[in-house]
Amino acid sequence: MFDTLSDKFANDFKTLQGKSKISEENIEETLKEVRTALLEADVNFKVVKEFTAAVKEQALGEKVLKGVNPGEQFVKIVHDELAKVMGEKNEEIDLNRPGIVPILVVGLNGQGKTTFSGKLAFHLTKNKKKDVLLVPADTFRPAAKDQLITLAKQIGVDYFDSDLKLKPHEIALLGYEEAQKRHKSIVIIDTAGRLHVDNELMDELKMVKATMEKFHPEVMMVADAMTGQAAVDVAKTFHEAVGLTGIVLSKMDSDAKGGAALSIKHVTGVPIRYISTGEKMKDLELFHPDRLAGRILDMGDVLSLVEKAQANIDESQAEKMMNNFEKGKFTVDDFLKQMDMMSNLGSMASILKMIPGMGGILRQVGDLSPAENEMKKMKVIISSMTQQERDDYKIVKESRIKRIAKGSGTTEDSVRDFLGKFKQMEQMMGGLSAMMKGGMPGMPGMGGMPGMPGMGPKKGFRQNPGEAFENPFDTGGKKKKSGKGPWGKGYF
Ligand SMILES: Nc1nc2c(ncn2[C@@H]2O[C@H](COP(=O)(O)OP(=O)(O)OP(=O)(O)O)[C@@H](O)[C@H]2O)c(=O)[nH]1
Ligand SMILES: [Mg+2]
Repeated sequence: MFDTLSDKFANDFKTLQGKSKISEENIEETLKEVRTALLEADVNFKVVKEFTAAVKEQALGEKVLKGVNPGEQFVKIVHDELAKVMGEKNEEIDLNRPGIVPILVVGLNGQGKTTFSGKLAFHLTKNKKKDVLLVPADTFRPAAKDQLITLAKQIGVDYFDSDLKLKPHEIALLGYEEAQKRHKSIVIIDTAGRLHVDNELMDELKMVKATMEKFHPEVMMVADAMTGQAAVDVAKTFHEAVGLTGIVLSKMDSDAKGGAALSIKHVTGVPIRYISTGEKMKDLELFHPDRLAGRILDMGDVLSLVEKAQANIDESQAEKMMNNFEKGKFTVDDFLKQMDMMSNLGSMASILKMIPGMGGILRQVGDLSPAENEMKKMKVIISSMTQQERDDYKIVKESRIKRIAKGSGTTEDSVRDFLGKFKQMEQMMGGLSAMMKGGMPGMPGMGGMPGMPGMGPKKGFRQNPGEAFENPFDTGGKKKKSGKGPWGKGYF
């Protein structure tokens, strides 16, 4: 996501570093590079023009802040403008209005509509505690109905067994009435893919919209982010034809450029509400312009990382692991659970990118897949170990090594290598646990794990990931009073 831009920007801003002040001359070169980088990322030329003009105006008008170097000031300006051009803040669908909320999912062929319908149902059910009905209304490609029903079953969401002999607008209405009967709060209607040049199918969509109009539907268009400027044009056409209330960018995981994400809102005025970042049902994120601006500029995105962890990590498992950890115990099973938790959050690269400063390092390291493959190999080896061996790896001697290598389809050396690495990890974990227990001098509140407010699994985790996140670092512009901070008296 946004790799091309991150890469270019990191280079471009180097020229401003070491300068004592932003001036007309030294900024001109950087702005030219920014302009080129944006155009290469397939951002709409009008957006690029307005963006660079706004950055320039602000950079030159900016008061010289003492103690902040021009490079940092410039990055801040670019960050804020990037966020602005993408729509400032996240705007989710208004879910709290009275009555059932109908959501029509529209777009061209193969953009990810059906997948998104499933993901949205999953998100609304799991994180927002809504009761959702999925309605397949794609009469054009009959297999689409089965595709949606399979997803519905997989995520445990109710679906409507629509009659594909009917017209899409009739199905939409029947689906809505069914949602009323079943006391649902949201009905998601998955429509057929169409080409915007296809008048017949476009008219059909207008009919669906007109039929549902009285229920004030949300009309969400799904667009493949990889299509860049084409997605912007399609959004314009669909908006003119049926009136969109939101856009979803799909396949963001495969899009390195980000042109559509940076242009669509500015060009069409329709907000991007969600981004789809993979083929699995959990791979859906709210579109947060400000956070994404941070990701583009290698500032990381800690808030999204924390939310991901809260949504995907099993609290009771985490607590059990903490208990073991406190006792200085670290077993092969604990290690396996840690790996599973990691992979639940996404690929290694995608997680690391959310940590401030890691983006640049990642680019230097390059491909992380060898490390991911190593993790997979370890998992296979562990899966061939008995419970007794997992509880105490020290009993694994030659004959057991032979059996595990055979069972996992690896080599005896690989098993030995794993055991050696695990021993190192165990020692490191033991050392860490002892250090926590002993307390570190001069660090209040660090005397042992239980004494670390906010670090226990219970306290650190939000019960409902859908609720507003309370950022412990956000002091609302005021400095936190000593003794009231999340880390206890004397920390701040
Ligand atoms: N990598 C990736 N693949 C995706 C994403 N969303 C959808 N896909 C894949 O894209 C393909 C098309 O997705 P569908 O959801 O069937 O698309 P559609 O718009 O409903 O297609 P039609 O109904 O035929 O118009 C499938 O193979 C999906 O698995 C995503 O965010 N990332
Ligand atoms: Mg479909």
